[in-house]
Amino acid sequence: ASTSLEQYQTQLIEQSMAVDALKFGTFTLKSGRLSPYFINAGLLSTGPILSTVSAAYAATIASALQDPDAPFPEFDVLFGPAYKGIPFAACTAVQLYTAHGLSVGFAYDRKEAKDHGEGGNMVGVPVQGKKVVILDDVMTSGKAVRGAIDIVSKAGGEVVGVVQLLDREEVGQDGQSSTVRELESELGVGRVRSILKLADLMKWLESKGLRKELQRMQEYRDRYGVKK
Ligand code: OMP
Repeated sequence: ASTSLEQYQTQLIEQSMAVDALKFGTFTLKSGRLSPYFINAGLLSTGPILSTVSAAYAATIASALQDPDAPFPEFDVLFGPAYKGIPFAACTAVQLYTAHGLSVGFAYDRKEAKDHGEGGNMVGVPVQGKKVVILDDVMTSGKAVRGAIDIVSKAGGEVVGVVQLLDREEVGQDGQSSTVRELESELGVGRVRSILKLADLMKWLESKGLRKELQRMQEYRDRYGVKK
């Protein structure tokens, strides 16, 4: 836990704060948990920040593919759940190609099914029979990502991995086991990756001497954090 942050992680934290996408304060989460911080991925919407975010997603995927301990699988399609996942998945598909020479398709869902034209609730390359990676923003209890897995599975795709912007490192809805570990027990070890974790935000607060915020994060982690 003593390793320092990568430069792109620090950049992402600071750029996110500059556009108010990352805030410290008091927030009620979807799961009902009262959190000392919140990330609103919808505000990561300027050219420079989309560039930082998608480069970070692509770098995380590229290094996961090379991970000798728990290799991340090769895949065909990046799925960005509507709405917030859509620009991230599109930009990351571009980055994977231009910066890493990897060619993958991109797909997303419609929140409301169409009853005319091409029909269905999927847009982009077909996921039927394909290996799919879900690009997620934040995972707390895992409810949102499970919804995305369901959508891809119903469309005939095989979900082989999940990449998230922020792993809050929390326990699942049962209040016991880790959300990520629960998911990895289904998808396989090393199949859930993240650009940032709660611990990284805490390292950053520490490096800036923001002790009050850090203490509130520690208290939150003691209550809802994964027991290591
Ligand atoms: P779970 O469904 O409990 O895993 O919560 C994840 C979802 O909560 C995300 O997809 C967001 O919609 C929302 N969320 C955030 O956007 N940022 C946060 O920092 C925390 C949450 C949250 O409510 O837990």
